[in-house]
Amino acid sequence: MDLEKAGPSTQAVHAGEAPEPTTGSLSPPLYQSSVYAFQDAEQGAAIFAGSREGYVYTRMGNPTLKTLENKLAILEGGEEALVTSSGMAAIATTVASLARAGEHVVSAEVIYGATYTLLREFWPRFGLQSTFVASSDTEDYRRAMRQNTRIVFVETPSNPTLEVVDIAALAEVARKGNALLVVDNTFATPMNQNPLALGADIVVHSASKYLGGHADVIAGVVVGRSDLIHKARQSLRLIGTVLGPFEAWLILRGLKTLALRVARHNENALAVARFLEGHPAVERVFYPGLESHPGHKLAARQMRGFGGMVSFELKGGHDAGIRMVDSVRLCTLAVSLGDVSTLIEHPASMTHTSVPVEERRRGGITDGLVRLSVGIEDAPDIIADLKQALDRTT
Ligand code: LCS
Repeated sequence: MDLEKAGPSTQAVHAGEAPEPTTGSLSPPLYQSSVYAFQDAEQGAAIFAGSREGYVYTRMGNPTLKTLENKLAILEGGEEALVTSSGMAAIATTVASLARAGEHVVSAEVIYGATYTLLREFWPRFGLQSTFVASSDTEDYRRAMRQNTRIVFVETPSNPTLEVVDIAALAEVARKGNALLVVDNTFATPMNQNPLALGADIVVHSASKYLGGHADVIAGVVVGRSDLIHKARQSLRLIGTVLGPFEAWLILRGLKTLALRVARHNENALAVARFLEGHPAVERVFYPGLESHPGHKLAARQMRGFGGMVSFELKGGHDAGIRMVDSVRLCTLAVSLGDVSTLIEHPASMTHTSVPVEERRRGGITDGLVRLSVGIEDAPDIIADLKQALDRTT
C-alpha cells in the first residue's frame, strides 16, 4: 500500500515500518549501537566515500533513527526528516544550517521562551540577528523582512497564547523575500496540521511532547525538502545534536497511538476551553477552537483539529495564577506538554521567564496567565478538578 496516500491514522501505525525481514519482529529493532563493523577496508572506504550504502557511526546515522525519520517524513508530508537530540536541537540545527553571520531572521515574538532566547541572545553572538513580530498579521511580517532575511520562523498555534498565523500567506511573504519559512508544529502535531502542504519549507517539532506522548523522552525533528534536510544533517554531524537510538525507539512506540491520542486531546481541550469560558474567575480563554478566538476562522481553515493546549487569564492576576496551579489535584503542576496526563503551569514564572517582562506582557503572557496541556483523561474529571481549583482563586 502507498502509505504516502493513506490516512493519518494508518500512517501513524505503519509508515516507515515493516516487520523486520530476518526475524519477523513486528516491533522495530532497537539498534543500540554506536558503531558498525566493516566487512573489509574496501567496503569501509566505499561507505565513507558515499558510493555504497551502510552505517559507520551513530552520530552519522543509525537504522533505528532512520526508521523514525522515514515515519516522520511521511506523517508531515516531507521528502526527508532528521531527528535530533531535542526540540531545541532541531531549531538550533535548522537555523545553523540555513543562515550565517550577517544574515537575518524574522520571528514571531510569542514563541517558546528558550527559542526566543536562542534567537534574541545566542545567535547574535555569531552575527545572526533577528527581528521579532509581535502580531499574527502577515503584513507585519512582510514589513519586518530585510534584504538579508533568510528565515521566517513561527509557531502556530503559539506557546503559550495559541496565536494562529496564516501559513500559506506567510510562505508567500518568505518566498518573495528569498527566505525560507520554518514552522514549529509542536502544538498542532502532524495530525492537526501539515505546514509543508500549506507552503512552509521546513517543519520542526519538539518530539518530547505529543509525538512521544508519554513524558519519557527528549527529542526533536526537522522535516522538509531533501536538499534542506541534507544541509541540516551536515550541521548535526558537526554540532553533534544526535538523538540516542533508545529515545528514537520510544518515539516510534509513541507515534503508533498519535492519531488516537490527538483526537482525544482535541476533544477534551474543547470541552475544557468551553468550561473555562463560562467560569466567573476567568477573564479570557485562549483556544483556537473557540469562536471567540481571533484566529478561529483561520485555524478552522488550516488545521484539522485545534489541539490539546489551552491557556487562560485569571481575573485575580499573578496571585490567582499561583493559587490555581497550587490547588489542582488531578492535574499535575509541571512544564512540558503533550503528555497523556493533564499538565498545568504558570508561564510568567516558569516557561517564559527568559522573555523580558515588557515583551512578555505585550505578547499576552500576563501574570495571571495559566497554561494547560489537556490530557486524555475523562473530560468531566479534568473539568471537576479545574473547577475546585478555580473556586479557590476568588
Ligand atoms: N518548541 C516548542 C513549541 C516547545 O514548546 C518546546 C519546549 C520546544 C520547541 C523545545 O523542545 P525541547 O528541546 O524541550 O524538546 N517547550 C516546553 C514547554 O513549554 N515547557 O517545557 C518545555
